[in-house]
Amino acid sequence: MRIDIVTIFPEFFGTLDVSLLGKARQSGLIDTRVHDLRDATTDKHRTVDDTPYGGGAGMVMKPEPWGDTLDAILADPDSSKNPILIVPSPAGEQFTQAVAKELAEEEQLIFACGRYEGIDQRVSDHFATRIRVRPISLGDYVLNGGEVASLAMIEAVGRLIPGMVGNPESLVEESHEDGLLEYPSYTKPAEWRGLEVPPVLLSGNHGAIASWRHEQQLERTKAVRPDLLPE
Ligand code: 6GU
Repeated sequence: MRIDIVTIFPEFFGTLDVSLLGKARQSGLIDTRVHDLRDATTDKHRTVDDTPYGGGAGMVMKPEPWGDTLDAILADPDSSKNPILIVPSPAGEQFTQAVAKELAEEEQLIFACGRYEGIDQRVSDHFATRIRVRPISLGDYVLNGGEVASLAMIEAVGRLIPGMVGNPESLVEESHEDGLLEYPSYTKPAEWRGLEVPPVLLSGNHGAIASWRHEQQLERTKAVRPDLLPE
């Protein structure tokens, strides 16, 4: 999968070299390219923002550097025929495991990391006439920009790409894969600071263990995320 990231803070993406994603990049499974939006500016101050038409607080990102940077990415002969432009924004659709799975099927993702009060709307409107554009939000809170949100999405998507995770079973038995929260996990020692591992897990009875784990999932979900439970 090819991943392009457009940002005024390329340093945020140094962490892509670390951990599982870093390995995926080294092995060629993921090809990430970070583009500094300011490289497409022409003035001395490398200006990327301006005051909003209609007034109001904050600054809006100017369309021209976005247009030129995204044009160049689309014109790159190594780009795919059918990339998708992801615009991280608190005004987007909610990012979920289901969205992550959809994106893991894509050949190329382009992340447009806005700062300030967002990017001039015409950037999305223009590129929507050429490629798929998808504004996506991590959740109902506000970040200063799309960089951290993009990193979260790249990690969630990256680990779903075939060949990424050592043990594919660990992908199925985790929170949200079956619509429930994950069951609690334990390892050795069997007793620690007076706390014992639930005896069923030491019983060797796989049926009993599976039912206990499912019960735990239901209990946890009911306590913490009742919105996830069906009626
Ligand atoms: Cl994707 N972007 C920003 N700036 N804030 C957010 C978000 C995204 N998701 C939740 N808050």
